[in-house]
Amino acid sequence: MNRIYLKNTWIAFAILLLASSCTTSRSQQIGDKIMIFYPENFIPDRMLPSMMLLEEPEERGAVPSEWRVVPEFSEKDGKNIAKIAIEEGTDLYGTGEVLGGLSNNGKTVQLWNTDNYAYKREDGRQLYQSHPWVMAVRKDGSAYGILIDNTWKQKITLTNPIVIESDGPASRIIVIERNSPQELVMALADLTGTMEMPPLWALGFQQSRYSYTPDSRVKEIASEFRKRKLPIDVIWMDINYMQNYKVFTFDSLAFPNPAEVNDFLHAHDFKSVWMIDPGIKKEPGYFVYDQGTAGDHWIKTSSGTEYNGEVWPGICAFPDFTRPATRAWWSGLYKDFMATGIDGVWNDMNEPAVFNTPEATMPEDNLHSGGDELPADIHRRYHNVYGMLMVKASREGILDANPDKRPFVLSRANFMGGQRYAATWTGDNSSTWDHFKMATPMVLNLGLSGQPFSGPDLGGYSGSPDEELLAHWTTVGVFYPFSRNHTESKTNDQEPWALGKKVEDISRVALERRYRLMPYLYSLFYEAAQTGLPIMRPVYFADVKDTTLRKEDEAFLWGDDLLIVPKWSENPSLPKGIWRSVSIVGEDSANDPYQPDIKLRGGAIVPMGQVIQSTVEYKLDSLTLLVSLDENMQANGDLYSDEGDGFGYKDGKFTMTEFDASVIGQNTLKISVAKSDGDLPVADRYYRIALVGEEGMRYSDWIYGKNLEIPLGNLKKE
Ligand code: NBV
Repeated sequence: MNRIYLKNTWIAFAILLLASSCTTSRSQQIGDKIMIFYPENFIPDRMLPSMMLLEEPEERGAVPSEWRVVPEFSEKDGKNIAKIAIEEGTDLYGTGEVLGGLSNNGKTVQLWNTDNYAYKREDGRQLYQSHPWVMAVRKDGSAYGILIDNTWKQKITLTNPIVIESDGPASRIIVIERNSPQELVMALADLTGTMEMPPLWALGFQQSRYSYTPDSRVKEIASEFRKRKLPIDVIWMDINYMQNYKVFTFDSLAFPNPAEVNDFLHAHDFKSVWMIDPGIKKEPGYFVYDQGTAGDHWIKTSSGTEYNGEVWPGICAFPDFTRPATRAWWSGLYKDFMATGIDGVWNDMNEPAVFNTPEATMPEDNLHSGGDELPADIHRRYHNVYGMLMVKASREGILDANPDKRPFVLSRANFMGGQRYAATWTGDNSSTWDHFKMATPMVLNLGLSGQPFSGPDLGGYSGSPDEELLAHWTTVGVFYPFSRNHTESKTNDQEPWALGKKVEDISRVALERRYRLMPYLYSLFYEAAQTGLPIMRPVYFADVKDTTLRKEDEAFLWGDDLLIVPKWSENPSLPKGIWRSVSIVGEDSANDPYQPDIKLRGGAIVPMGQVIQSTVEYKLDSLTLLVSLDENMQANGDLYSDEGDGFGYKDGKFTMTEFDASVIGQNTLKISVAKSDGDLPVADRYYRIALVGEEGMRYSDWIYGKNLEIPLGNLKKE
């Protein structure tokens, strides 16, 4: 249905409601076990179009009488409230970027994107992103999700009942019912979209600091990684590369020739990501400011004049990303920028952060002009989607500049559905054990809220880690979907070698583990891009009926098949069944004091490549298959492969290979290799089998071809 028509229908409906002073809220079925509930005072013009849904839901009839989860709407002290009762024993998750453990029961989450240095403001209850989404898992493992289709400032209290208080108009609420949390996350992705497949290099390890400057320091860091044989793909450029913090410029002394820096990095198998902030220095003569003024691109004050706030460059104006013309202009700015050989873009400060204001952002009554379907409205309505609209425009600009490459954008602020445009990191954490331990549940809850591609500043942003913390953070950090070491200005160096040989050696093993597992990790990214299932998953996904796993947030799953158990985790709740420790690069997984134990699920096959120094060397011409048989002596697994960049995979230029293992006769392990999807054939290659059993791992010789039959007696300890 076209949106304009829909809007008119809604206005007519609202008038009708007011005229008849109807007290019942409206509800409709909009999908298989998906219902939508409207409060009676719903004002379409202030809430629609939805900023999170891929499309306006189609109404398909009345809510069935047996439907259990129904919000109760009310109004109190000028706030619009919705309450939803939960059954005893229900575990609550989601709400995106939240502090505290994995379980959200009892938490209060403020949805108001906020620059929250060291998470000190509001005790960290409001962070950089907003995901109005609660995931409820019942005792029996069935699950439902509550999606609050509202961009306005709001607060969610996760008690019984769950209380949702909107500072804006009353919101409509979507409830999804599913048999399991996995199905629920996939249903959420059907409504709000999935991440696009990132380029392979973005899965590599990344090194950053605020800031590597001048350009010679960037080269030095890159060369150190290669010299020390620490696998890595990306170096990051923070704000100091700019001329006086003016975006889309380069400092004439520190970075006079960005193309040369990028050439150097590329020649050493690196990619580069450069920062762009939304605050534009108010300086007549600066091309971005001049163009923005000429194009009427700035957010306005309540009296209609250009809004100015202070950020890095000094007094700034801010693009009004609700305007289609402003988004198009912003996209266009990336053309020359990317032409210097930049590979990816980092959008920071896009809550938007403004210095010297009590709320760390701009006034809520500032004005956005909107356009196309988006109505003009105040900042309070658009604040939470400011970052998302910015990264949408950034992504489009990068794609226009390099149409044959997959864009990579990292964003600090975002909103439900924003995974369609950008990956994320969890902002300015601290170099403390507390923040280290909080990172895993944050990444897990982001994954349960539709954003699979995230990670914290590994090693911590504010302050400096000691050897122990950096070592442990790196060994766990290589399992975050986004794996980047980053620190503040003026802190100690935090690169893997900075604290001495011991941490460097530990880091090398950790990085080699990530790179060897890259074929599996890339396959998980593909699954996430297709289905919305997270890459890093809570342990309870392994057995949703086992309620003892529901709060586990030190250990976590990588996909369905690998369980990652940090060494400092004292009493992790682990799933029953067969989970066997595997060695990835020769380390003793179960006993190494720093590397987390990696356990392979019984019944799973995980493909591994070789130890490489960057994804430029990624090849699938010889694979080691980690095989763990289940009680029926069977196992299976998948491998997704494509060109690693570009869009050929969308036209079938990929291969999904399926491995099936069983024991034939008394003692022959047979593994069949077959294509299960994609237009490209399964390549012939060398395979080595690593069979994991009670007595450890045993290896076959290298075998060429697709017909893998190995007498069990031929398997040897390494
Ligand atoms: O651009 C500088 C920093 C950046 O390093 C950090 O990752 C962001 O979260 N940025 C914030 C600006 C403010 C730092 C206090």
